[in-house]
Amino acid sequence: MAQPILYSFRRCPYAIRARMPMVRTNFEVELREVVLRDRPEHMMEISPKGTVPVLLLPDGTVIEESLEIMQHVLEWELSEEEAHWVERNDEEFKFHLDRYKYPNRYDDVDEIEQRRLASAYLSDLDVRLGEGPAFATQLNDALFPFVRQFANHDRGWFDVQPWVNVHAWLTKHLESEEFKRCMKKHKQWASGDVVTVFPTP
Ligand SMILES: N[C@@H](CCC(=O)N[C@@H](CS)C(=O)NCC(=O)O)C(=O)O
Repeated sequence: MAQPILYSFRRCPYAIRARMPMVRTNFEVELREVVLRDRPEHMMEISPKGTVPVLLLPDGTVIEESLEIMQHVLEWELSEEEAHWVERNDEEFKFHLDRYKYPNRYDDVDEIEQRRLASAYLSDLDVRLGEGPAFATQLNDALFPFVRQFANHDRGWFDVQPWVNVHAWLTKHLESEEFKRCMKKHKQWASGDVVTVFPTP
């Protein structure tokens, strides 16, 4: 195997989180774009839990958690504060975000209540971003794809919320060249395809 292989899904916030440091450090992988309802056999063999992203290293190591992929690419040890924000994002915020976005997938869920609960995290994030010191790039990359997903669900509502720091922070990341490279479109991967190298220049 010449390069690590990354099974990825363009819009998935976990996969975006994994790809951003690859763009920033030019960590080259063979990108395999996955459609979740039609997951590749090879991906399921190496990672039966079936979530993306999955990184397969040339020595056969499989990394199947997005944060661990970031840590591998960046040799990143999270500080206590970083671990706190990632945990709030991955557990508290994402929990309510999923129920806000897909209320029909759950029993007895009120999407507006879920939006209110998710907003508690965003209010705290807004205060923290305003107070500084600025988060390190890798922490921003671990968090902003999830705020993007939340914002996109009802952009009109999000845009009128009083989170000035969150708005500026999200806009800065979404408008960055790195994010544009990260979000380049690729067709669904199939066995036998010509290798797609990511990131592309
Ligand atoms: N904890 C995992 C979560 C990854 C995850 O849930 N990815 C979603 C796509 S955004 C997925 O693969 N969902 C398919 C499923 O849960 O069956 C990580 O951090 O990589």
